[in-house]
Amino acid sequence: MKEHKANLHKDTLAIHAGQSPDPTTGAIMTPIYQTSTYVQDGPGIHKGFEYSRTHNPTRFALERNLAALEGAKYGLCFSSGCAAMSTAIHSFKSGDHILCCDDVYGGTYRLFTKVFPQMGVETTFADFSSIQNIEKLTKSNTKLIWIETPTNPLLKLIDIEKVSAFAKTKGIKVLVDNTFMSPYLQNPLSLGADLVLHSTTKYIGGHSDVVGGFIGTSDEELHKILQFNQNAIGAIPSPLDCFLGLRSTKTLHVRMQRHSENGKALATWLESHPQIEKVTYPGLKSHPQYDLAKRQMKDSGGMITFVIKGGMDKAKKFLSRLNIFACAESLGGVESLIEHPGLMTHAGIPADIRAKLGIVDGLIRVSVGIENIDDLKADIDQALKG
Ligand code: P1T
Repeated sequence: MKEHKANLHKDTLAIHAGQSPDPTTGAIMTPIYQTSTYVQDGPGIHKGFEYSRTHNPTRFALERNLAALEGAKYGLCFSSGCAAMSTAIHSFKSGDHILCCDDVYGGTYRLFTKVFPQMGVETTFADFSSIQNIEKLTKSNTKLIWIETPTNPLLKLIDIEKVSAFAKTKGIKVLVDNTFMSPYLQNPLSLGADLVLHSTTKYIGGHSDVVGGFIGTSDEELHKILQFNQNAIGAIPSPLDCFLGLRSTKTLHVRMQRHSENGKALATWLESHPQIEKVTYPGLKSHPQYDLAKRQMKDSGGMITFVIKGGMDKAKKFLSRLNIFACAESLGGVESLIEHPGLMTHAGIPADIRAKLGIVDGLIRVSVGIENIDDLKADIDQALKG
């Protein structure tokens, strides 16, 4: 396999990294190696491929491609974002402590509060906007700081560079869930994080047709542990899903540019709409961490949250009146999705915690697609009038 050159730009890496024409036929697309096993010439005499949970050429190509896009030396793919998270946490042991930012995907919260405690791994949730807060909650057994930035669903930002610098002084590892940004808009490893994670179901897949996960690192020791766990636990993606991932990353840069363009235009328009109480988008000057967004992110992406005037009743009516926006969980696809975090993606978080965080009854989350922006505005406008 041709190795990608370190000095190539992301737009080129997206299309080429980790892939080379099929040596048998010259096929430009990496084939779907839909096989469970590989024939050996004799016991232990093989071509480097033994069994597909451990070795699969289609998966390896996607792992190399995503690693290159994140500037990671190593990459591993999983059957979902949650499978990637679970595999990462299996690298820790009973008695270990994790510090996690207080606003995360509902499924992440569920794993940290319902599943990992059964393994003896405890998590404290905290507001990561101040290092003093992190410092105060760090314990002698804290082994990992878990960051989502921008957070899901409130789009708060966390300073990856600052948190990573603090963690290094304490020998604590930092993992960044980079799902909302994609490797095109933000690269946590370059800011000092040890691990970067994605639900590839979202922007990396980009077409709402695959569920998957990814973890990248440049730390060989961490990679070896994760690779061992990936094989031992076995939550690997299918060869077809990996092929779809490779097909998708070829347009990641173009899609992310358009998501960001539409995101900015829609957020700006929403901000001046009389029926909207508040808009949160990292690309708006009104975002309290606008300066950090400029520093840490290449562009602002396609995720917007807003609070509709009129609370729950109005929110439900609005969501049922939309024609182009699909009311659905998930995000990052070419089609615009919209949802109510309190009733959908974050319903599993206790109501008092949701209220404290600001996940209010009128909160709506938008994943802006790459459709025509005027059509998107008109759809929201007519739904708000109902
Ligand atoms: O759905 P899955 O591929 O397992 O990924 C989980 C996950 C991990 N991290 C973040 C930041 C996520 O947003 C998700 C999944 N999120 C949704 C399904 C959602 O609608 O927010």
